[in-house]
Amino acid sequence: TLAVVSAWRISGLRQVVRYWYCSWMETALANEYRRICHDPATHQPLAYLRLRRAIRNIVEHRDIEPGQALPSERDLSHALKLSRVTVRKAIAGLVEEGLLTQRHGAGTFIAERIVKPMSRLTSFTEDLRERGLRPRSEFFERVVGEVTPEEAMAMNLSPGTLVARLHRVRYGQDEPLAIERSVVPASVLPDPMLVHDSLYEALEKLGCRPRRALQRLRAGSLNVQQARLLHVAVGSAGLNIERRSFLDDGRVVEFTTSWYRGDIYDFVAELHTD
Ligand code: 16G
Repeated sequence: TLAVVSAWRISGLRQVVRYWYCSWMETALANEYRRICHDPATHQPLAYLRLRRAIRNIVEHRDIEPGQALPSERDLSHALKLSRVTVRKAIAGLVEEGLLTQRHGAGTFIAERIVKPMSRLTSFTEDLRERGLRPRSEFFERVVGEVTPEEAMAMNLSPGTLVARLHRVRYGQDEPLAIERSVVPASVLPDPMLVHDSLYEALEKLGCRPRRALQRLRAGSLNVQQARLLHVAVGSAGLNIERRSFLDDGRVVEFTTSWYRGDIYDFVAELHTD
């Protein structure tokens, strides 16, 4: 009986906290929305665009933390005295931008983003572990074959050279975050089955962990197949990254093409004057 009573108390307490939090957030949003309506500098005649700006502002000012839930459409339209169509339109735009995410049946949340520094030569596994997330790979391909003309050019290999090929979806917890195709000379990685979750861990064991890399980053939209694998809408923003990594002696050790989800990743570089 005691256990049931304490469980009931805890869940009751959670509900009170959630209720308090939602009404606090509604107030913060309503205040910001009103401020924007009366601010001549941010003159915006359309209500859904004003609401979009209000939500963006309170997220950027960290009044709401990533991962937290937004009040329901009904509560927002009530608190802001706006139609549900307007609220829905404001939210839909921010979901498309990647600032908010919607989980079926659970509601709308402030998107949690992964900040990846650009200046360190780290692996996906290390990046995620550093953030306390559990990395995982799902393989579609782990084979040895002859180098293609494009790969031969990119890796400075002669035609006919054997390479190990990995094609996988990279997960953080249970969320797909990126798709990667990696090519490694078979002289470095003779058996691709040696890669369980992490390519760099396997290369480290073989004494061939990359020491230097060149990376090219481009924006693009995800096609039907990529969007399906990454559980996002077709045409969503993606970051297309090519990495060529080298050993100390200058040999290319990896040529990887990745598609990272644009709604989750922030690539950050530190810049110095000379
Ligand atoms: C990162 C690298 C990728 C590398 C992989 C190794 C970028 C843009 N790409 O995803 O080139 O192959 O890490 O990760 O950072 P792993 O050791 O976990 O397999």
